[in-house]
Amino acid sequence: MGVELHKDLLSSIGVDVERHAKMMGMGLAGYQAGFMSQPNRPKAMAYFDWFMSEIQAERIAEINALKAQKKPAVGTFCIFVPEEIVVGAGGACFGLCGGANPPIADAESELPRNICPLIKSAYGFKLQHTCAYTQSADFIYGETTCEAKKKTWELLGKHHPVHVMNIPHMKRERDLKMWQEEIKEFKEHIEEVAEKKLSLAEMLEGVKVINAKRDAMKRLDTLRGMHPDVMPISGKDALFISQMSFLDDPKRFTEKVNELCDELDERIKEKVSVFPENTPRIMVLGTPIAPPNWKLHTAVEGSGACIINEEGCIGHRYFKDNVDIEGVKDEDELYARLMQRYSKIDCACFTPNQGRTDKIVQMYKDRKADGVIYYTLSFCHTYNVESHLVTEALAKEGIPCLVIESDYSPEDAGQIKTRVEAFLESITFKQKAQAFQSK
Ligand code: BJ8
Repeated sequence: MGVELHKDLLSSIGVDVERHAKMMGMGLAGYQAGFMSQPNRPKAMAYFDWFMSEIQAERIAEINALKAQKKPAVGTFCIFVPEEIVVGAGGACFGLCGGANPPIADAESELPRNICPLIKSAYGFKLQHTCAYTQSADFIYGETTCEAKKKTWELLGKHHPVHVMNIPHMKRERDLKMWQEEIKEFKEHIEEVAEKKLSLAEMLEGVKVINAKRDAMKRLDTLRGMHPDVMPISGKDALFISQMSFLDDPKRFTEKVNELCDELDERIKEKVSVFPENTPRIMVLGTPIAPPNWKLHTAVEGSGACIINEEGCIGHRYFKDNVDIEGVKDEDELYARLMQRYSKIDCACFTPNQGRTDKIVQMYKDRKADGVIYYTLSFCHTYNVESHLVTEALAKEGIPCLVIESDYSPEDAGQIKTRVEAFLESITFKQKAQAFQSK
């Protein structure tokens, strides 16, 4: 296994090698049992299986090789990071581990119990020294999106360098002006790490690389979710690819996603589906689903439905918009375009956020989905409160919706499965009744 081969490197960046190897062993075993055993998977998934085996090994070696050339390595927890700037500087921008349950007990020695598991998991990984990405980061990029995160940065800063970007909670002109300044400041911070000035041409190149990545992900989203009679890839596999989009080298990732999409194109033509005809097609909304949090997808697809889309940040919200660089002549214009793109993110931290609800209804109609699951991590107040507005709008449209609040502990897996099964039964009953009426 890759981790074994890169033991010296992992140790040199401060990873607790023994504990890390145990956690990776568990993660890989979970992946093999839950993903690699699925029948009729696309052949191109072989690359992503390989990446999983090297996720905390070969990829870490690549990032550290860049660092050795003074290229920046930036760890993030949010899709507000202008990763184009890091990539333009030749560096790596990656999401930090935050989807596992084991580190949470350690985190609770410094953080309150009643905050969201994503934050506690990531914090625990830092305390345990078991995430090789965190250990590789020159700095962690924090933002002021939710209360829990913005206060956590102050504590996390005692353990690792943290740079905090002020993200406004409204989108008025004066808020956007401030946001643009924050993007500029972020670029200056990257220059400090790289110890060199970053040119406009380099930043534009970074934008092109990330735009191409988002285009490939949009292509995958269309192929998996827009063909009601064929589901060429499971929701679990598609989720895993979204999760890896925050870790892999962007150019290689784009190439591999496009290769997979070519295969899915063929599958659609030949009507090769991984689920039987009339399988209920479910959209998932809500908080980010960070690896290895595969609990919901396992429950849904293990109950005879298919997940055709994730609306959240590890999913559609991440890749739905590109940066328009047409005619950009100077740096200030580029910062304005970046701000325009990033301010389209419809995170529940904004008020008002009606655009998100409207978008969800439209996405449901475009995909001819059969139902929606609104998934919130425990103690995420923004997404939890907003679920009332979203479900109200869904009810008006007659869209079936199930709301699930959960954390990373395995205890509620059985209860979630039972609720999902009852939800799917009600959808199937409705479909049969509609088919009967139309006869
Ligand atoms: S853009 S969703 S990635 S902030 S940490 S808000 S789950 S209580 S992650 Fe997020 Fe950026 Fe928004 Fe997306 Fe809730 Fe937890 Fe806060 Fe969270």
